[in-house]
Amino acid sequence: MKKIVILAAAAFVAAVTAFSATASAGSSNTYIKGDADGNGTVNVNDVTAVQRVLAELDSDSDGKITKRADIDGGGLSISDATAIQYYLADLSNKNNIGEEIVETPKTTRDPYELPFIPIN
Ligand SMILES: [Ca+2]
Repeated sequence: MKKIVILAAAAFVAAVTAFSATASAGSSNTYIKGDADGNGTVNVNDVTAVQRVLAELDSDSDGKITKRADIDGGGLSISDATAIQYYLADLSNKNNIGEEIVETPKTTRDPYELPFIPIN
């Protein structure tokens, strides 16, 4: 009987752990504009991260650095690194660097799919 209780407790802990991992993964659709490395703050390391990707010293295969640091929306370029540097020097922030961005999930609805209309 004691083994069953221990096994049930272990299963419960595993289920809670799996659920919390899923919940935290679901909240990953927010980021800070300019936070290239994704550590939660915008600093000179983010400029370096952009420069290293542009110099092909680091890979951005998952696109996260580009997503977080493409300040002007024209693709990752040295102007984005410069914009972050201007922000860090308190010279200019016309692109809202440092602002939290919440991504809305894209719907994958078939364009030919009819909308659901409830029948009363
Ligand atoms: Ca950062």
